[in-house]
Amino acid sequence: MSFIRTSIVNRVGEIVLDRPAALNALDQTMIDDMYRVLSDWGDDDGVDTVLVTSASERAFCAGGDIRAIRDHALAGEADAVSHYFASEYRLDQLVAEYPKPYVSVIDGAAMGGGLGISVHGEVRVVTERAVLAMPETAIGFVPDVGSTYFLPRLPDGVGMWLGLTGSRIGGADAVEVGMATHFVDSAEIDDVTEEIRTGVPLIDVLGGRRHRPAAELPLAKIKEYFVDDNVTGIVGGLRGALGDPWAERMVDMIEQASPTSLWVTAAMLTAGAHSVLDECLERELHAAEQITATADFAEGVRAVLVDKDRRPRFDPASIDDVDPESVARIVGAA
Ligand code: QUE
Repeated sequence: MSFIRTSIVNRVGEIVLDRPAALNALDQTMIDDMYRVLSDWGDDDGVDTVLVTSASERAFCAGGDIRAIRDHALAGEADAVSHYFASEYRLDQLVAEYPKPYVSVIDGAAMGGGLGISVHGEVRVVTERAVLAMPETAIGFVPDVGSTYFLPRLPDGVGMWLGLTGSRIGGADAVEVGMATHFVDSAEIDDVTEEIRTGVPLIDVLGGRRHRPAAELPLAKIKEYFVDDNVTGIVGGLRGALGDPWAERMVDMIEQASPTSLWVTAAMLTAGAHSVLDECLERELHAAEQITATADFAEGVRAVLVDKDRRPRFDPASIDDVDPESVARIVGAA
């Protein structure tokens, strides 16, 4: 039983993510299988282009195998946790450095680890059904998979906004901020994918596609409130915007998150702005190892993914009570 399917047809290597019951969440076998096939195809003269698609109607990839990681962490199996993240981030780096065009087709949810295997690639095609997010602060984790490299490079405040609040953005907005490269209406996505699959040059399939729905992101508000490297300052600004329903919604989202995760996220994105991808991934690995051993991670995953009551009891419960030393320990030498 394998959760990815692979083929080479017309010099196009295709990886189909095929674990629909878990919205294609990446387990250890999927990461290992993807790494192996991508390494092989990188050196294979019979492969010109790599195409990554999904067998799920709803998702490109919902993230990592967070439930399994929680189980390992609770069982004290730190080595399994480290191995999982190290292999996932090595896969993300391979995608970033891939020697051939690497095309992801995102026609559904792409969150967390799903962005790690797409955003670092050269071509990211989205539809109006795409939903992109880095929702980790809600589960007591932090944005990873190289997002501490790409989030700080998005337009003013957008990366901090996405990372802290876990806000979801659609396909047109993803192209607007640069997380995606091409928009295709979902009614046409099967035809477009099939053209790529049959070896039509990417420039001919995608080059003329300049039209997309208008972006909806409140970029001015994001810039106003999220251009800051400090959680207290950001939340203080949002709370001061009395009567602004958007600011109130953002405070509500931030209040659902682990306060420690929020602080670590802000520190990691600030550090990532001045780091190369390698350094970001190394910092993320350290942070992932540290934070998955905390009670907040077990509790956040419990509340959101295991019991699904969405009522996590994080400790500390307020951003004002987060100990800067515990943040520094998780972030490591930034
Ligand atoms: C934060 C996350 C994840 C998440 C929700 C968050 C994540 C992840 C999943 C997920 C969703 C559906 C599934 C599944 C996993 O949800 O990483 O197996 O069926 O994988 O708020 O980081």
